[in-house]
Amino acid sequence: METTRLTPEQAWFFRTAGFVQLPGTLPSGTVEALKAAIARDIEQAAEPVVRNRAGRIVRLSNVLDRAPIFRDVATSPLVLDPLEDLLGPNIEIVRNRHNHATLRLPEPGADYLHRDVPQWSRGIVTVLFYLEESTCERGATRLIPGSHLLPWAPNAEAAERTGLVQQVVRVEMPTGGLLAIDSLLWHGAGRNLTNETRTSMTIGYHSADDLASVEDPQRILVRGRRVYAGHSY
Ligand SMILES: O=C(O)CCC(=O)C(=O)O
Repeated sequence: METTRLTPEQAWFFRTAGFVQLPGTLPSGTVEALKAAIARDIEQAAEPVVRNRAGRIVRLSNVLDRAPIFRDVATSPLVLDPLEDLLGPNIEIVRNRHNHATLRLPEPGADYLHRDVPQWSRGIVTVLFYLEESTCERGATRLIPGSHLLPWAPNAEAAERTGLVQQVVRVEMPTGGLLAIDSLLWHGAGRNLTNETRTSMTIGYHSADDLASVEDPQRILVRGRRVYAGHSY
């Protein structure tokens, strides 16, 4: 069977560059099932949703509490196996960051660089599940390799002033492709120059927090167990 684990070199690349394409690809049947679930919830305007200025639904929020397919895909071995090589054996999903599906229509101003977690408070690994081909023309994800190591979060002025904006690379991804990024990496969607959607689902993961003394309802244990390693006075 084809392995979906990361090689030590791929894990090193993630640490160094701040992103890595996961080895596996979602099967086409899974992609179609996810797209059908997204289309159904958009058709029914099932809240919570985000609309653009024209009132069109462009994002479904809280996908983890929608049809079971969303959680099944987010917790499939295709994702959790390689994440074990980055996060260790005990993995949680966060409900309160990402947890959405986005159409990525051509929207003005949607292509700003940002961090998913601005400071080093609690990094996560963001996984982007591409449900349609993500080409440069359709707004492939832009990122600045290594920028997860900078001590501060980006803003447009600073990205220009430091010249780092010239170091942006675009990551084209196939339908069903999976991209993991360090949440401190400066990144953003590219500008979609077509009239087509570039649908993706985004989920945040981290290691079970071994200093958390209370359970957080925003976190769902999806692999391994929670081990408390703090002092107990
Ligand atoms: O869709 C993309 O290419 C990037 C998504 C992103 O930046 C985000 O969800 O925070």
